[in-house]
Amino acid sequence: MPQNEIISPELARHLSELARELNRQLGVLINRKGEIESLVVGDSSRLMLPDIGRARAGQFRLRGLRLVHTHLKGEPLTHDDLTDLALLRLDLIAAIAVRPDGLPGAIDYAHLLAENPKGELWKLDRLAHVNAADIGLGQLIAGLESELSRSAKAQKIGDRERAILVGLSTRGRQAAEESMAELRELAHSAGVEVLDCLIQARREVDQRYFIGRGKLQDLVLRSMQKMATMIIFDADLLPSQARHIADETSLKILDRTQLILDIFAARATSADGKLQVELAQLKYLMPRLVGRDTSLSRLMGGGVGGRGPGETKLEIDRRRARERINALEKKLRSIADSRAIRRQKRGRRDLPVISIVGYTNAGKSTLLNALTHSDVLAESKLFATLDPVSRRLRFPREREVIITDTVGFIRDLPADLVNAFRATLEELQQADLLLHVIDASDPRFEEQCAAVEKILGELDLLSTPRLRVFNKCDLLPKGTALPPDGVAISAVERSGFPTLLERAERILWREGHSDALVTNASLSTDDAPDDETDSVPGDATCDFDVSDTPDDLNAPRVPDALDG
Ligand SMILES: Nc1nc2c(ncn2[C@@H]2O[C@H](COP(=O)(O)OP(=O)(O)OP(=O)(O)O)[C@@H](O)[C@H]2O)c(=O)[nH]1
Ligand SMILES: [Mg+2]
Repeated sequence: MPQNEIISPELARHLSELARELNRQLGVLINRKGEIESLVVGDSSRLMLPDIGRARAGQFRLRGLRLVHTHLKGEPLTHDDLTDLALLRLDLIAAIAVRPDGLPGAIDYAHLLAENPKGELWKLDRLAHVNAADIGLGQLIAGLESELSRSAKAQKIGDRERAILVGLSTRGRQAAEESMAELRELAHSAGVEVLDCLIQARREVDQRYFIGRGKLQDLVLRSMQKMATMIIFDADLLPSQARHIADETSLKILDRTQLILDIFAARATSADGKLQVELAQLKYLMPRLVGRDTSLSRLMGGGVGGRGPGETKLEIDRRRARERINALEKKLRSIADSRAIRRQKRGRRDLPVISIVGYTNAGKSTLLNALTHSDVLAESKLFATLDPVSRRLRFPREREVIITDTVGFIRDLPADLVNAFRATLEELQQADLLLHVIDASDPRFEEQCAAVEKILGELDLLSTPRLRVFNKCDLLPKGTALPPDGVAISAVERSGFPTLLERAERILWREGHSDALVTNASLSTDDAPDDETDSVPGDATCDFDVSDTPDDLNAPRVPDALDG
């Protein structure tokens, strides 16, 4: 017989009388056949439900159980009640008001809702009396489940991760929004579908749950309704926060560093690159593998070599991780050594080296391609390039240089990642000139410049001559003012190149490079890169000369801070 009542009048009366007598809340978990699966005894104001397991992420079915319990003071459903409804994906939750005489009064009940325009999570209702508890329950639940599954299908739940992004506005709203915009790009680059971005106003970070427990619960409820599979935090969570949050939710939790590491992991193609990313990932993961159980296992696992009987899976994973870290570090050290030897063997190079550095997505690869007619992957994703690429670049008068493209930088680049990529980045020490490519069309470019310089400082590269290259000027309105210490170009339109090359040449051959040929800089533009640009109309988009007529080389230039 289909279950149409929330609870039978007899059972409601028994529960109610008993609850009044004991002065405790009582609850029953009832399955769809109307059988009681558990009886729960609480104190006067709340119940502690048995562990029936949390709902799985992205799941649309309901639990097949409803919770009917007593409220001694006739209070309506509480926030905790509703949280249980959602997190446990109960069919329904109901509270029977127990009257002073022990008889059951009104019943408040709620059930979940499928995603709706108003974003409501549940529907609350009330029955005046237990004798009227026939609400067509069976049909209601069947209808709800089919609605939930329809909405899941409409959302084309596929293999892609679906995330809600969460940030805090501790450093002000605007900073939070800008940071969130970047996190969204990172998520996009990682192939994650972004369902929603939430910025929570909060003055301080919650030590345990980052956004606070109540907010976290709300967030979990919202993510269940939107069928999210993960939450990405716009911050680096402390290992303890990551653990507390994971305990509280059944969703995947990622922070900004992990997201960046994920992108690197997916992008790494060379053997070195893969090793470096794996090392960085393991190092970041290690402190997060310390589960609660491990302290116990450390106490119990005192056998020889630590292989005690109490060793938990976590402990084993940690040990494996540590072994792997050691092995990786050893391998990477030997790679670094052999690179150093190779460098030494090469000794004094014949050719000067120009290295392109800059924030991710600034257009470094596009510039290398345009200058050298090659086709290094360039795309509108963050960290498109991971492995360094070198090409020869011919300057006029048979001068040649090596030009290299490197991995992009980002604000707060994870320290483990910088360290892991140290071997790659050490190649930058070889550079005679760093071309710092800047996406001048990005409103955040000043901040990005500062982030790049910070990392260059950490890599001890601030003494290497550096030229700032303001790229993507084609996207700027004509006459936009840019800081007066660089060259304005458009790598896509190949404009501004003669000025760029001339400035680079002046730095390389006039600043006492070992093979310097200090000559009059009467440049010709007869070489390959410039041939291309000659056909580009000299359409200055900035205050700088981005036009490409050879005459412009003699035009007054913006003072070069690096020349002095
Ligand atoms: N409008 C415009 N777009 C550009 C210019 N230069 C590069 N882009 C675009 O910017 C995006 C990123 O270019 P990439 O060359 O991949 O940038 P990158 O600095 O190598 O990026 P990572 O390797 O990810 O660090 C691509 O979509 C390019 O087409 C430019 O001068 N103007
Ligand atoms: Mg690139």
